Amino acid sequence: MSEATNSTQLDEVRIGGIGASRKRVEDARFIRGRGSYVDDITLPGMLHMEILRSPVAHARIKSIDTSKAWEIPGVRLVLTGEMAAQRNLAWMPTLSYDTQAVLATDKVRFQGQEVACVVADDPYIAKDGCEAIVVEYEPLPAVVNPRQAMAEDAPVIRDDKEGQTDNLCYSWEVGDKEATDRAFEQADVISRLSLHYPRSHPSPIENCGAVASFDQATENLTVYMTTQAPHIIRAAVALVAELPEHMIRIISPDIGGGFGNKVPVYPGYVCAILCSILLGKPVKWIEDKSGNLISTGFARDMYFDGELALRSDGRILGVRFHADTDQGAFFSDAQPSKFKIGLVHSAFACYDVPTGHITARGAYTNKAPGGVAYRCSFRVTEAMFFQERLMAAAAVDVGLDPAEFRRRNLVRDDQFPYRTPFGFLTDSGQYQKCLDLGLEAIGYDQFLEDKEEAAKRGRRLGIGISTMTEPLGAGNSREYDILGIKMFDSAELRVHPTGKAILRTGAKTQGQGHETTWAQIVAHELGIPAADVLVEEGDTDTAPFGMGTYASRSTPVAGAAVAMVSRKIRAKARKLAAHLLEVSEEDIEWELGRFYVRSAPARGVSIQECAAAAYGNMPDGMEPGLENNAYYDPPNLTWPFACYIVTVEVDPESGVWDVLRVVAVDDCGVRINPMIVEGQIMGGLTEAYAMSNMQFITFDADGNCVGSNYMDYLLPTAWETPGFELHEVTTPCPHHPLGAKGVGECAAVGGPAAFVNAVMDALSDTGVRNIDMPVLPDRVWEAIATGQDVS
Ligand code: MCN
Ligand code: CUN
Repeated sequence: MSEATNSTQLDEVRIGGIGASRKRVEDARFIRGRGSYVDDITLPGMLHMEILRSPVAHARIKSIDTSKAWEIPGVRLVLTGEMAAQRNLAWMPTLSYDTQAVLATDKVRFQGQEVACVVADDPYIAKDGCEAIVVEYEPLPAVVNPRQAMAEDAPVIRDDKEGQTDNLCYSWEVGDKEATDRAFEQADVISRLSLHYPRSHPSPIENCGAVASFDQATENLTVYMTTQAPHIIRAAVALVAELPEHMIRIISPDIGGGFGNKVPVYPGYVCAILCSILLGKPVKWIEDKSGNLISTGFARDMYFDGELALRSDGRILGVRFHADTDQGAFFSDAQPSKFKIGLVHSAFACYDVPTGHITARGAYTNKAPGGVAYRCSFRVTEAMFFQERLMAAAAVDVGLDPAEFRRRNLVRDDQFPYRTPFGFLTDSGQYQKCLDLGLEAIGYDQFLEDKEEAAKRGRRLGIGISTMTEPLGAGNSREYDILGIKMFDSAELRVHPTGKAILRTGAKTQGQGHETTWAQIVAHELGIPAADVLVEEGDTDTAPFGMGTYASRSTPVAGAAVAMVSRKIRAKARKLAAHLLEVSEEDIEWELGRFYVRSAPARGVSIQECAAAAYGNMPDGMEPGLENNAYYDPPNLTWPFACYIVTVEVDPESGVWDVLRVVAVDDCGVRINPMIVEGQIMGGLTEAYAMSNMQFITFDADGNCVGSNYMDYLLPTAWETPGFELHEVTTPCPHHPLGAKGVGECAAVGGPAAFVNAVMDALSDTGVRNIDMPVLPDRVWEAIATGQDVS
């Protein structure tokens, strides 16, 4: 028995507990090129699959001739929609209760749509096979804009759906229309803004892919795949294929970035599985970059028109807006809320707005399915962008400094929990404090003086603020589910006899560092050094059932489950300690890593000694072992807050703008690993910066996707990415066992508006209210030259 006293209590940071900026354990393999990604998987007898994609956006398929492809030596299978239809798999259900073509049969509905696939001995032969397929298309007019799609005479894209006579995918509204109308009648000032949040793409370094292996003898199916949610995939396969779950194993190995791109179910996965079943051999499909950029996981693409009702002192009386969203050809959003438009009504949640009304429509277009993915909890990014752009415009209209305007409207600390006009309950925050910290850090007053001075010499400086709270952590099971499965998450902890442990969760890291941070939670709860805890995720045969990683839900939900399972282990360890110390449980106290006798603190046992006793010296009647699991159903979403402030200088001659400084104040509650949190914020700001000024995927009138390569769709590099100055406020989450809130998406969500607001501020004397993203130099130049908005 250890003879330590409580004065020698373990130093939490030293053992890698909460608050330790522990180095990421996964990096040891990643930076040495030793990660194991789907493309690293090689199975005996494995074949390779390639997909033939439609070159046109909208056309009837007159014929598909595969005979030439079959003749190529090494080609093993040519799969068409007709053949998939024989297995009832030409179409698949989507997670948004729509249908999506796996392989086109009747029509193609977007450029890049999957038309056929070829399986061969190697990927090159498979590609040759695709090129040998002859498809006869009868072109149809294409629609690439949701508003045009909803016009009377637009060609109907989803004529496969019974009763679908137009391109309306859904319409939706929320809020109190009458009260909002009254607020607008009483307003001293009404401030309006219209804008488009352009289509964007998550562009992870690793594309999507799968290795499907169907064993014809046992009829078991194993699929290695790039998925952020392996258990959901298993449930979907079980339902579609009518197989019991124990015959399906989904393994998500290392993932080279997800960013939402790896949440949806893509036709490529389904085809790889079907081909493996048909051939009885493992089939590998690895998407190429253009395939990834042209067909998967689009985000945003949303038009807003909205207005704020304001009192002359700057108080907001009401808000209303309408949004038109482009869903692409199939409504395949992978999102767990019961709202077709996701959580767009989290807009204005950080402001004390008495009333509001939102209407929205989603439209089918001849574009790849898209919607919610890309570092965003289901259209929250668009919502916060519109909110903060409208706030900036309204500050000008009401004649207030934008910081002061926000300060007058931010929800106060004593108002929590705060019910928003659209029904959310925000949990906690210190919004004013974050704003003040940000203003101080950037030297707000000084900058305003500098700006005025510079203007005298013809220079254009600008400052942009973005403040927001967003709902992270889907969900709570009352309101969020996928395929009827509720949005809880899970953790399983096995403490071995030596006191080392293995922890598994239902989440799936794609670069966020779960292998590092979950071990820190165990260290915090049990005093077992983080280095002694191995973390594993992503294998449905071993991990407890969970709903995966997106919506920054891992810390809010799976992370909470890690804390809860650790506490269950501690409760059992306490009984073991009482037995070892020969006192009753009530006489025992806990300090990090050790139980001791209250009246004699020097008498104690370590958690490791308790672990040994669980296997070798348990009291009579106690079940051996020290293992448990926890399923955590969060009572609410978590509501982190952020204040981002950007300063820029715009060159009036060229429209080029340079970022001078970026200040970020994030409050995500208790930080488990501060270094990882900072990495998440920097990554998000980098993406925000890129979206604001360099990324867009556009479509010409025929529906050709312009920008499906990295020459056109630019990824930010260290060269152009500005430096970030990070600051922190900590308001513990009142309903999370560790006080933590999600953070993974905050900067990507709140960041873009800060950059755009800064440019618009630099143009404030021109009367221009909006330049749509990406805010390219030619658009800025045009705005300065014409004094008109640029969309
Ligand atoms: N963390 C912490 N303290 C907190 C909150 C989080 O230490 N209070 C840590 C977590 O333990 C975790 C990381 O920060 O290691 C992110 O946690 P969380 O906010 O819970 O988000 P998730 O783990 O659920 O990650 C999802 C989120 C999303 S939705 C996208 S999209 C995104 C993002 O994470 N994709 C990423 N960040 C990414 N980062 C990388 N490198 N790669 C991606 O694909
Ligand atoms: Cu929406 S992108 Mo992240 O939630 O996987």
